Amino acid sequence: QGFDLSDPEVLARIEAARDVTLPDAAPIVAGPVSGTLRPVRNPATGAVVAQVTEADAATVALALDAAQVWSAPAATRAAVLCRAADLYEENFGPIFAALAQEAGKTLGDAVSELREAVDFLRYYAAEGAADTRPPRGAVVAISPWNFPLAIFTGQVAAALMAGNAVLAKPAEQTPIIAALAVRLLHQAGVPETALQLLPGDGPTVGAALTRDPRVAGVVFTGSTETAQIIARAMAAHLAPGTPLIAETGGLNAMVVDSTALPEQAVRDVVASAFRSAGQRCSALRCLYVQDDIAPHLIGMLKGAMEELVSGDPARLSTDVGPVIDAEAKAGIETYLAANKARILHRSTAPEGGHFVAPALLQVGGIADLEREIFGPVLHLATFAAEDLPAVIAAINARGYGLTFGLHSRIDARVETVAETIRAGNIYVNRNQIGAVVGSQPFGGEGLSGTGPKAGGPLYLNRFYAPEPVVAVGGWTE
Ligand code: TXE
Repeated sequence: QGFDLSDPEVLARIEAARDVTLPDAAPIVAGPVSGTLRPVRNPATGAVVAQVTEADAATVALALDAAQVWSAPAATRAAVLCRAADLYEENFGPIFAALAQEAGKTLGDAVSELREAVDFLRYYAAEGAADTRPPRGAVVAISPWNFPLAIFTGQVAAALMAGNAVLAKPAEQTPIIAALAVRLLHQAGVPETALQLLPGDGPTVGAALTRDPRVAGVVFTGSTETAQIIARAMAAHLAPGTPLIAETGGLNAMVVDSTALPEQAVRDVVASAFRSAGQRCSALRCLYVQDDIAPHLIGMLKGAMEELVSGDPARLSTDVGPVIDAEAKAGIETYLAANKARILHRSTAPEGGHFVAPALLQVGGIADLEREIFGPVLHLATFAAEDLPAVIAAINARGYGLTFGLHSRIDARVETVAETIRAGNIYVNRNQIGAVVGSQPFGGEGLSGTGPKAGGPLYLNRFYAPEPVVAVGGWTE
């Protein structure tokens, strides 16, 4: 059980599993399956790694008919989810292989992702083990490709822990990891009618699920635009008040003032902007540097960018893997071409495959950013000390509110900024990477999401049915 990366045997198993042929994926529903085949591609190379059968309308209808809430006692559900966590850990070989081949994850990223998935299972199990509230019913879980195991598992585990019937729609790009996760959850003891998997397109399979009146809740992570489309579909077709729990994108900023430690700030900037090739919703998009240290800091930042190794995620020396697919690469390169005059620095990346060389662009501020560029692209602006309140106001005015970073050694400034910035997660003198289940729950506000924060104590609440108020009369004879 478990995996210890200092154990040579574990490393050998990971190495051996890297090149295994991935299994094909198909809908996992309580009945016969039909649909159309589509190739699944390796993000690094574009090579086909497996096939997925995408659910057709009949399979979606069957899954909705078959869905049944999980009626086992909460303590039993918790034990099953903990057993699933053990199975995830035992199966690290196939999981890392799928994360590398289907999602382009470096080993470091894959390890953190598996840990987070396991933490979600154990955390929600512990939170809900003694809860006797009834579930909402059928809950649709729609997940993205950038954390195809952790986000998928977090959504599904919360909904299942509360006893709901889950209909999971993974991202188009990553159905194989989702299928692997569902098989392990079933093996652990989750009933087939309580967890069904429907791979397919967002606008067809995803949309069909979000407009079926039997659906009692939707949990979604992805782009802000898609969350708005889903909200509209739900408003038109589902009971009023059906909850949508959405975690969406961000235009995340970091402020580095002239009291910051430059070495530390640069290290944290590079990690925040370029780790996972910038494909994290928490990633740093716009860095504000105080003008008097800007030349020094920019010089160091360029140097650090030169040190980044882009390329094959299978190699341990790789810092920046590929972006998810050809479309993503084309979108980012088109943006960079249109903003050529603003480019301050560009690192290198291998030719061929879906690699994007990390880029640093000069902008006037966050207001200049058209939208979230989901890749290794960092924007930089400078500010004068007296303009800090205006910088914070500009960040708030953008309407997103996911992560915010601050490097400063002035305590009073840290306090004031933390009080005025609107962001779900604030990182002081460290990198602004993600979440720690249980201790650093994660989620944004405004255009970045609805809350409650995932991996936090309030999250499960949304998955239970509202409690009725019972008034009892007496007999009069
Ligand atoms: O996301 P989508 P995509 C952002 C990021 C990225 C952009 C597009 O900026 O460049 O979104 O990525 C399903 N009804 N993030 O296209 O479309 C879809 O199938 C129901 C931020 O991958 O939002 C997938 O399962 N479902 C982010 C899921 O929604 C629909 C992570 C997310 O896809 C649907 C990923 C519909 N009409 C992208 N349309 C983050 N916050 O981390 C699509 N889907």
